[in-house]
Amino acid sequence: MAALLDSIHSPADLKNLNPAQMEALAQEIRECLIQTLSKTGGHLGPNLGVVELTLAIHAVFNTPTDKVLFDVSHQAYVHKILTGRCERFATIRQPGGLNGFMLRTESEHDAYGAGHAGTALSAALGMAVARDLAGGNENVIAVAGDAAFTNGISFEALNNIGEQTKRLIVVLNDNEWSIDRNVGAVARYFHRVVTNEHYQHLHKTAARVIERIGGKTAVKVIRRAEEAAKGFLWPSMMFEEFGLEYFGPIDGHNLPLLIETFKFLKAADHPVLLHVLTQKGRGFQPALDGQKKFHGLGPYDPETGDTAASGLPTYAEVFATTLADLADKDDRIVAITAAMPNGTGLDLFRPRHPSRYFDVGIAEEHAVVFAAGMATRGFRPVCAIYSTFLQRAFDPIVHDVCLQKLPVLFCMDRAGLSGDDGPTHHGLFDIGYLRSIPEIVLMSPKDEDELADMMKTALEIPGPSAIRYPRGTVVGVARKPEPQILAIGKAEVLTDGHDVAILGLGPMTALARELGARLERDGYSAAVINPRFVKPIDREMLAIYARRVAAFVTFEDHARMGGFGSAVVEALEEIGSAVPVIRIGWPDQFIEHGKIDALRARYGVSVDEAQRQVLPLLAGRRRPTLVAS
Ligand SMILES: Cc1ncc(C[n+]2csc(CCOP(=O)(O)OP(=O)(O)O)c2C)c(N)n1
Repeated sequence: MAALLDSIHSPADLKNLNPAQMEALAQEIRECLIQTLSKTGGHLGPNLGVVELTLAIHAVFNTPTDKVLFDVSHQAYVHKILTGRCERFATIRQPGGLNGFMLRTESEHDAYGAGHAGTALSAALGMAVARDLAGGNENVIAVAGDAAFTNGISFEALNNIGEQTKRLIVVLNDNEWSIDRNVGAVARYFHRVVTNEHYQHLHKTAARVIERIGGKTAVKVIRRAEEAAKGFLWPSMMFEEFGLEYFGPIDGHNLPLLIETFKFLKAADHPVLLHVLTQKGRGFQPALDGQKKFHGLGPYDPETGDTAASGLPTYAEVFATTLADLADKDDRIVAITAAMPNGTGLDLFRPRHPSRYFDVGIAEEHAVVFAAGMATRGFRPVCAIYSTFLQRAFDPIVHDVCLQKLPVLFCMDRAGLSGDDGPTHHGLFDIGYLRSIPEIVLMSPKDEDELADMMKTALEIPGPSAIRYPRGTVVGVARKPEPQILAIGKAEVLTDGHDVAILGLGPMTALARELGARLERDGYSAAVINPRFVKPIDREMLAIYARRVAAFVTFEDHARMGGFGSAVVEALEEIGSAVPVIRIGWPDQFIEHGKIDALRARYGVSVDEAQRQVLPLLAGRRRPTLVAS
């Protein structure tokens, strides 16, 4: 069935195909995406949208000599298929298989690794300038979605391109969607351009002309479209002001038109931007009907697009509904997302408090400074940003929020290992980067009921605070009707004991309980503690146990270095204790993608590993176990 696809082992094989074969190949690739991802999960919608675009790029350019970059690179599956990874494509996002994003170590065709938005233009410019300095001749092509242009780094790059190089091709892949609808003035501007009737008309003409006559004439038509737009849409096109010659918009599903246009742009002696219009989810009706769902998802039915329902809500859902409940009673509460209303759950908050919901685009730094501004005027901003994406906003957290002691709450979803998405998305560093900042209160709930308590508590604190919680479904505990305010810096002792104190941060309390139970069975007295607060850490509790126990054990879903266990070691050192601490967490290296349980076992983030390390420290403490009669 996939006759053509089977014959594509490298982009060179594309160059022999005639136009009809290219079209047929596009359909085979779509079918391959729909079928494969139905089993593995992944970014279906974005990839269905760039089938023709990626084919055209590889038909015209020669990777790995030419450099092709994809912003975020969640839409690089077709690129992977065309660059020698078709046979392994069924392993995408699977343990030991292809990564879901571009990875320089995976293929020489992956010019630049990514996973976070807004980097393609800067990195491409870096490559273009490096080429110019080295006297090279390769082409550099950056493909970025319309939402990438809501990101500051893209604009910082645009501000530089015209002055730094004469040869760079930027492709704006405009499908009008981020994960949700794209937002802001840039999105409105693109929308106005593409819905303009003159463009629409010229566009259709271009498509017809290309079929009949070929490249040059079509490009002339594109230029006429551009001139028309200049005349009445915008005094001078935004990108041209930045020093990039603007082409388009053209139909991103018209393969011959794309190919001819790239051939033409390849010869440009100045930076160019090609605006292509694509349809996210093209060729799969459920994805066209459910843009948000099919941006990225787990396995689904390849006929209907249906996904298995999960019984329990996610932490994101509990966060968002709790926030909406708290906002019912406190009109100072506002919610801010950086283009993730779905992932953070805030699309549940939005309908309940539309005027207090803000999607600022893929702009984490702006989100935090914007929150700081609102906080100065008496509001209680809640920034819902994944742990990994909040990394972008480190300086605003320090300089704008904490230094000014402003009461902004950071709710960090996906704190901990993200699993299938891999190293770009693991949330393993937030304790490290937040713990050293003065003024901030940092906590992590053991379950969804405590998440609500922590949110209520945080919103009472007069300064900055942050809560980290994991991806996925909640524990499933009973919820109190009303959240309670917790004592700041006080841990919760779940079981008292005197041989060993086991501290499990957040959902890792489950591992602490398990270790405690095993050690009790072995005849030791184990205290199991839910620390609740990373900062301020409960020194009183640590001092009490430091006088009794032979060892502490800490569990955290975070890098060991600079994490919660490190905070315990530092606090014990400060109170003059020499009791050893076994720190269970992620080692000092980037962790690959995979199944969470398997990765935990591989890297020793496990009860087994803790038990192995702690037993020698408990020698002589074992009480005789009762023998059943
Ligand atoms: C810094 C950062 N924030 C948030 C995200 C989450 N994210 C992944 S893809 C995406 C939307 C990308 O939209 P666009 O660039 O238009 O590409 P499309 O998926 O529409 O093709 C977002 C917000 C991210 N990857 N990086």
